[in-house]
Amino acid sequence: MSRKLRKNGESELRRSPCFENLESRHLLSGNPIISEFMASNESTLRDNAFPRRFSDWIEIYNSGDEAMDLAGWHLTDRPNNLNKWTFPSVILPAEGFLHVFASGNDVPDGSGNLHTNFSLDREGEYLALVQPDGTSLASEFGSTDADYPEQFSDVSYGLTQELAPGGAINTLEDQLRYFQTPTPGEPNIPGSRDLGPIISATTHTPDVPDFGEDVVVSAMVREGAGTLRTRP
Ligand SMILES: [Ca+2]
Ligand SMILES: [Ca+2]
Repeated sequence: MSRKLRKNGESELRRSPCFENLESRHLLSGNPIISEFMASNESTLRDNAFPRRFSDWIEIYNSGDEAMDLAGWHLTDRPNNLNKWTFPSVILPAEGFLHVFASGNDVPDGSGNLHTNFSLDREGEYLALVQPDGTSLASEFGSTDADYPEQFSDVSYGLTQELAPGGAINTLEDQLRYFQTPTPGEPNIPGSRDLGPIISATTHTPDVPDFGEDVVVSAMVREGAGTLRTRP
């Protein structure tokens, strides 16, 4: 774990998880959450698993002030199967980040990255981090009634974070957003390339207009991180 100063004087946190023997670790409390995920990784973060080299990924952040062992915690893409994948022993430092590949491989790759036994659906599905009791939710994207929103290639989705004076990370747990500049292993600081409004399900009536006939165009517009300006 190291801390260094950016040019602007803010502290930059770079903390990597480390594997330790169960016998040597201390049992500490922490507060892990899913801070960011990418359900359509085309070229953002390369893993070392064959044949998939660009797998979906999930970022875990320890928002507590003590290191913790994730052994026994779960990740799942099914609200009716909260114990779908279970973490091995891995120490996550206070304010530390860990990315897990959601490749479906279920075995660590040659670089030591963890891989879940499920992948993520870019059309939207469910994602949760579950406590070792197998029932208590630590983080949830989507619900039993609604999926997380549609995802886009090399755009991540997650919680907004900001750096407080002194470098502490402040997580705004009610501010979900897309990130055009994903940050696996780093705080989710919104950038200048945040995603604008998302326009989908575009249709028009009539399907085959006659020459000179008026056409009504309809579309679904959802909030990204920007606003939509329209002109009549
Ligand atoms: Ca899935
Ligand atoms: Ca991040």
